[in-house]
Amino acid sequence: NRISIIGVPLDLGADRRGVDMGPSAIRYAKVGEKLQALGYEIDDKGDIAANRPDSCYVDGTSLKYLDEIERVNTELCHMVAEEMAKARFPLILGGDHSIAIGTISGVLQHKKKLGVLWFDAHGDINTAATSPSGNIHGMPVAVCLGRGHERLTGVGGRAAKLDPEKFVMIGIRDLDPGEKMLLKELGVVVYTMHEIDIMGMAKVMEEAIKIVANGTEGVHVSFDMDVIDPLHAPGVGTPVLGGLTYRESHLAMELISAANIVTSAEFVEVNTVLDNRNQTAKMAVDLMGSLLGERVL
Ligand code: DIR
Ligand code: MN
Ligand code: MN
Ligand code: MN
Repeated sequence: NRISIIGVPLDLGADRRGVDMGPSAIRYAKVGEKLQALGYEIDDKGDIAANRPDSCYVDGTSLKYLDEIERVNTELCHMVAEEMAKARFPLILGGDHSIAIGTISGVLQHKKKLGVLWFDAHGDINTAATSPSGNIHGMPVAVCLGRGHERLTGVGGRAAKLDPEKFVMIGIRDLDPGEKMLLKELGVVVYTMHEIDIMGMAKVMEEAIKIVANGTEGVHVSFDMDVIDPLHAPGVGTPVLGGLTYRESHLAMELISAANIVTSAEFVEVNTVLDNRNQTAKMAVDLMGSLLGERVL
């Protein structure tokens, strides 16, 4: 019941400006007040300083802004590990999804056997060899599973990596060819929108929770707001039609909450430039509420 909030206003991993204002937008949508009302003691650690694209050197390799992304994620890794050492729940506000590299490597310092529930329209499992864009926010899953550039897999130490059998993706609907191959090779369980349509969200979550909870010491929720349909979450960098409804996304959070397994979480890719009256940030805060115990009755 003690939460540490860490903002990471990084947008260098994405193609567009705007997600750097995500942490501000989420705080403006009253995340602190919401969680306090649920009975949590909140310590907001503020933001990790991240440089802007116009003040960063691009070296023209296939990994854009590698230097600064490595630096920010290394700092995030240390902060997350420090909060967990104090037995506090880290709640990370993004920022683009490349920050999962720092968050997860920090959590792994304390929980060697970690399950991950990855909510996203995308697989985020590209490497420099397969990425069509060179954007590092399309790569954090590969990195956390030990694949990709050594300066990224080295964040938090090479030993601290996830078990692909304890990694579950939910809501996926846009994969690059190289991503499909690596997902199959590693044996990651993927519930695409197709499975959610056929099975229903309740059944999907029942299975997903079983996989990540069995034989692990904790579960991390990594939530890319673009998993939600752009109808409800327009303020994301890379919207993809056909996403989760408002109700499906809340049901997923409520079922995770009821299973009492989550030990850290991050909400990423809120893009204020593309948003409409801060509705995507508000939705993120509502989802955090459901994940952390809010109920209708
Ligand atoms: C694409 C887009 N797969 C890439 N990825 C995004 O650039 O690697 N992830 N937008 O959130
Ligand atoms: Mn993502
Ligand atoms: Mn995405
Ligand atoms: Mn993205």
